[in-house]
Amino acid sequence: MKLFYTTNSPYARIARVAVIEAGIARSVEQIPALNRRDDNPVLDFSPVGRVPTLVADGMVITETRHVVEFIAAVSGCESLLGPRADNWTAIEQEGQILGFLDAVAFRVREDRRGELKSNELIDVEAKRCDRCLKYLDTEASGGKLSAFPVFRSVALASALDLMELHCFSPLWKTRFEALAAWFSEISSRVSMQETRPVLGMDKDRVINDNRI
Ligand SMILES: N[C@@H](CCC(=O)N[C@@H](CS)C(=O)NCC(=O)O)C(=O)O
Repeated sequence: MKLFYTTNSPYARIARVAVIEAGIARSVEQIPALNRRDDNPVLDFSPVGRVPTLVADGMVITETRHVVEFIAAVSGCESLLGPRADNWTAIEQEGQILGFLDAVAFRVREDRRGELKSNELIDVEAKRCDRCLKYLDTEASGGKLSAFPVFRSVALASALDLMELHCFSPLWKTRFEALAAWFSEISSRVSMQETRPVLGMDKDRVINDNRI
């Protein structure tokens, strides 16, 4: 299996964590993508050209949720998946978490546009993030955030880590203590440590700016 990723993509990170947690790291070749470039190796397999992209058994699986479903199926690690089709409470929470993840990712990309960036759009995403953090803190206080490494908990941890890396909400840990406590426990897992986003030079000596 080949898994295309970029070091700082929170979506690809979910797939990379799933590979580690499912115990199949040795059967998956992880290949750095060159996002948004004409020589991106992902384009040899998928016209969409995004990460994560998993190539396996003659198939090209895209969209993070599907990639994790495939990893769960081949590894037999069904616990990665989280909600079943009829668990609407969990599905409801997963939707909110993925919306939060999209907001953080959008803000990183908009910030990167330098002078072209729209402060109005940044403000929209900052407010969206803040509302989501409040909701997620309430979920954490009620013990409703799922244990790791269920898909939606990995997605949430990846979003929070990227938000931290970019200092989007410097005081969030003091404002949202229950969520911060949940995140702190999860952050110590090996799968999270090994897939941390970085600015500068990453462990594969690939230069990173804040691209995702
Ligand atoms: N909905 C997709 C989002 C994936 C995504 O946005 N990936 C970004 C990196 S964070 C990407 O590869 N962007 C490159 C591009 O848009 O060309 C998923 O869940 O997999």
